[in-house]
Order: sequence, then C-alpha cells, then structure tokens
Amino acid sequence: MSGLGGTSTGEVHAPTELWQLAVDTLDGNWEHDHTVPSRTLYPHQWSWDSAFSAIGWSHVRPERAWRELDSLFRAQWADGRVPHIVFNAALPVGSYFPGPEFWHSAVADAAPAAATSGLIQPPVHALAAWLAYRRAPSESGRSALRRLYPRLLAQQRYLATHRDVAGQGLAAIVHPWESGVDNSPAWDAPMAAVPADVAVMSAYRRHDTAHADAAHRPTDLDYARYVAIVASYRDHRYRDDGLADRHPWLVECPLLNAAAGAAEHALAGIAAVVGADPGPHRERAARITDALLRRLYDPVTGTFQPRDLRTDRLIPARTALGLMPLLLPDLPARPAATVIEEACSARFGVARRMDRPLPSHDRTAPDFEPLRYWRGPSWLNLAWLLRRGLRDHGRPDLAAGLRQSMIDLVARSGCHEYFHPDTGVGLGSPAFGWTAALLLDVLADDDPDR
Ligand code: 9WN
Repeated sequence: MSGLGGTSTGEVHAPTELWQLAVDTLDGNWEHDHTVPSRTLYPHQWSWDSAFSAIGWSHVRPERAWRELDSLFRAQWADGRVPHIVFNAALPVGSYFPGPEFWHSAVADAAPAAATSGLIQPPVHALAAWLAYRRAPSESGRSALRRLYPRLLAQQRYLATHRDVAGQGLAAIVHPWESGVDNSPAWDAPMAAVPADVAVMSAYRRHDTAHADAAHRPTDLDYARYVAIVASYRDHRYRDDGLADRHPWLVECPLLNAAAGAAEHALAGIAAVVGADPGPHRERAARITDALLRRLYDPVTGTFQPRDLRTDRLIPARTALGLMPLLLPDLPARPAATVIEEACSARFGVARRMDRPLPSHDRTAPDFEPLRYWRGPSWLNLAWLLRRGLRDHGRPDLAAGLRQSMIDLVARSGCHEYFHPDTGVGLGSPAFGWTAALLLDVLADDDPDR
C-alpha cells in the first residue's frame, strides 16, 4: 500500500473523491444534533466519537461541530462525568446492547434526565473543541467555547478527583469500555481476574454480532465480564467512593491520561480566548505528564504500559496504547525518543513510507489477531493521535508517513470502522463516523509534514 492506493475494485480515488466520500459518510450518520458512529452497529451517541466527528465537521459545516459537542455535554452528569453513550430515546428497544434499560442511569444521583451509560471515554473533547475553533474561528465558535469551557473544566475535575483512585495524580478507568480500546490485549490479565460465567450471556441478546462478524468482535466471555463489571458499578449507583475496595477492574491507562494532559494544553488555549487564566491549565498539564512518567513509563521497554491497580503492577502487553503519551507536547525528549523508537520498531512499523498501516497491537506478539477489533486491526483514530504526537515531537517525516497510510486505507477500502493491518481490507461497520471525520482532517491538513 503506497500512494493513493487502488480500492478493492481496483479504482484509484482522487483526493476530491475521498473528500466527498467522507463528507457523505458523516452526513449519512448525522442524527438531529449528533453523529452516530454507525447506523447499524452503534446508533446512539458515543463520547469520544463525537469529539472526533466535531473535528471533521469543523472542515465542512462548523455549526455541526458545536451542535455535536453541545449535545454531548448536555448529558454531562452533575459530578462532571461525560457519559460514554447518550441514548437516543427515539430508537426502539434492542437497537444496541447493553441498552438504557441495562444501564439504568437513573439510579445515580448525579445522572441527567437523558438515559446514558455510567462510564466515560478518553477525554479528547477539549482538544476537539480547540481544533474546531482554530479551523473555523468565528463569533459563534467563540460563544460555543464560552459555553463549553466550564463543562470541559468539570470533566477534567471529575477525572482528577473522583477517578484518582490511587491518589497519585492519574485517573483510573473502571471498565475496558472506558479505554475506548475494549478488547485490547492490554486488558487480558485484569479481565481474567473478573469472575464471570459465560452462561449469563444466554439471558441477553448481543446486537453487535448481528451486524458484524463474530470472529472480529470481542468474545462472549469478554461480554460476560463486561456485563459483570458494569453490574458491580451500577449496583453502587455509579458512585466512585470506595472503588479501590470493591471494584473488580481498575486500571490506569496511558491513552486516557495522555488525553487528559492534552486536554489541559487545549484548555490553556481556550482559556485565552474566553478570557480565563491559562496558567492553571499549564500547571495541571505538567502534573499529569509527571504522573504518567512516574506511574506508567517503563524504562526497560522504553514505552508506557497501563498499571493494574488491583495488583499495582504494570501490564506487560505492548499495545498501541503505549505510544499515546507522545500526544503530550511537554513529554521530555528522552522518553519521547524511546517511544518513537517503539513506534518505528517491527512492532508498529511507523516509517516515512509505511508499507502497512499502524496496528493496534504489537505485530510480533503471539496474541496479535489481525481481524479481531482492538487486538491487531488498524484504526484511524489511533493513527491520528500518534500523528499529532510525532509532529509535536519533531518528527514531521514520520507524521507524513502515517498520514499517507491513513489516506491509503480509505482510498483502498472506504470509511470502514477498522482495517486489516496487513492488507488494508475494511472491517466492521462500512460507514463509520470517526474514520470519515479524521480523514477529512488529514486531507485538509495538506501542508506537507515532511
Ligand atoms: C462499546 C462507538 C464505540 C467506540 C469504541 C469502540 C466500540 C462499543 C462497542 O464502539 O465500543 O463502547 O459496543 O463495542 O470500541 O471505541 O467509541 O464507535
């Protein structure tokens, strides 16, 4: 795969055709005030998907970027958490599993009127708002930033207080769904410790396997554990006090915390526009970077590893999560260099000219699975995040290679949810929101990175 590659039917897409394909995909997924990730697999509103969609919309219909973020933040909980799913009440029961009746968010004192999940996702929203504003600065953009700023602050405060379970300056996640990379091999060990019986799944009907190949999705045993972890949190009314003593799954994730650090940098920019003080954001960003280095950087592997708070050990799997702290502009030169080395190794294959796209997991690992969701396939959001990091850390050449590999994937296969990491064949949903949105972003950003 190199250059604007051929499609599965042998056509070659010009950049203008790709642009149109992405706009049409986003448009097809637009649902009154938000973008659904996929009409079939994920017909509600998802948190980090909305942030990525807003970035895409800022290039074509900026007012939709603001509506997207506004609608998500209308469902923010009183404690500051931004729910990972906001359910569309107009959809029939059974449109997604687990649906609103399973989450039963109304049990929580802090929940909003709308039905939502009780979990979070990586906080990429401040970055999205900041990029959307910079790409389409306007008076309405400034008022949107003024509306969003206190909500983005509350989101950060929730992470820094309720979720700092270990008291060490990092946010813990309480479920693999909170990482956004649900069945990553990074979660295998902490998942194995969650008691669950696969037989419980006979009481439920999975919706995903009706729309995607079961061999490409998490297993039933994964789902039995996903459901058990949610049930434990829900039974405590989604309260965060006492998590360390009772919750079956607790992890500090490099991606989520890098996103929180990048959010503080973005908030410093937003603060300057809305007349607030950027100083505290820079200080908080520095504290998060410091905590990531102290808690999750492994000097032996030279990369970042999640920490399992149930064992207080770093998780050894070398997934793409370990590369994500490059997103922090203030990551010191030495760890940045070793992470870039990891990215360029045979594990991930980042190069000026990439012969294959970025995988979600170490290609050389025995548990690398090229078809199964976050256990190997390529995802555009991970490539997009890493590309930003490479640019910020003085490697525009590698960022350019990654950008081209993203364009090649869509040119070959369309706006799929994820892609085979060797062949680039499209997998999962064929019309996926963030693939379209982030493709628009890299196409628009044609200022050569080299
Ligand atoms: C569970 C919507 C979401 C993404 C996640 C992705 C997947 C859900 C699922 O889809 O997760 O949240 O049902 O598999 O893993 O990153 O936000 O696109």
